[in-house]
Amino acid sequence: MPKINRLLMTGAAGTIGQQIRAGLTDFAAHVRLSDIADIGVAKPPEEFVACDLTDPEAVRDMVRECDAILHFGGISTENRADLIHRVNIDGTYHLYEAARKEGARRILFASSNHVIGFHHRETRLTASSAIRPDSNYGVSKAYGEALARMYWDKYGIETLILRIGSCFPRPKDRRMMATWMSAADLLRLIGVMLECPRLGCPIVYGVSDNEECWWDNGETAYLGWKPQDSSAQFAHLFADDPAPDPNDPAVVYQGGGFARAGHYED
Ligand code: NAI
Ligand code: 15L
Repeated sequence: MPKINRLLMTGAAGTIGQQIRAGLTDFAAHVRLSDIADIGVAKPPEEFVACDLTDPEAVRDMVRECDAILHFGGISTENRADLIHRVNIDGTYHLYEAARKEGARRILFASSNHVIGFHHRETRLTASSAIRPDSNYGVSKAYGEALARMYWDKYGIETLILRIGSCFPRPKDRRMMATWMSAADLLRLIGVMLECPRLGCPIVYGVSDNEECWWDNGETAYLGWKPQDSSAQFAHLFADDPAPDPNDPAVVYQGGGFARAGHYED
């Protein structure tokens, strides 16, 4: 695959960043890693730029000379609305503005299944399904999706909007048997996103080829991404769990515990 010159990944110290970091050097001559947290030693072709997403000037410096961006940085679970606003809403705005001003043309926006978390599990969703956020966090991701669409329509900046299910080394509970995405499938998708001649602004559900699945990526089949892993290899982890209560909102809704939780209190 032809390499791009400089690829930026925000959130490099996080769960996903740590899982995919080593694979990014296949895609770019220079890999710029960024976070507010420590990422360990960055060895060439890696370089590290510390950046708080809430600081617009620092974000612009971080984005300078980058051709493409993987935006994984931010608050990744439910939290206080004001914190979520500062980091996920304002921070994502700073990132898109920096991309516009500095000429970065292609972005992966790490959205989340919590944008559609209040859909019932027996509903099979597509990219065209209505958003039904299940949390302050899910609302912030819906904002990011809308922002990405506006930067595509108005400025031609392409974004792969990735509604990630559960990207961890292995599923942590029974629900994640349906929502799990392997790091290897994510890296394959990043390869597709960087390589395809015309990306546009598709919404893709970030999920492996699991036996139980609530999401249909048929509308973005033109991308040619086919997940190759499956959560089936982890079924034994939950074989002895008690049967789930079918009336538990965490079982009724796709967003699981996020949908069941009440208003976030400190
Ligand atoms: P994480 O919480 O492990 O990592 C997020 C990273 O963002 C952390 O290293 C943190 O230091 C950094 N960060 C937080 N506030 C920041 C700020 N103000 N400025 C700069 N960096 C800041 O999250 P994870 O699991 O790695 O997820 C990455 C992205 O993917 C997040 O945006 C999350 O919402 C999204 N996502 C993740 C899923 C998963 O299953 N891991 C599922 C759905 C979405
Ligand atoms: C997310 O959006 C979170 O970032 C991650 O920590 C998990 O909770 C995941 O969704 C999930 O729904 O399993």
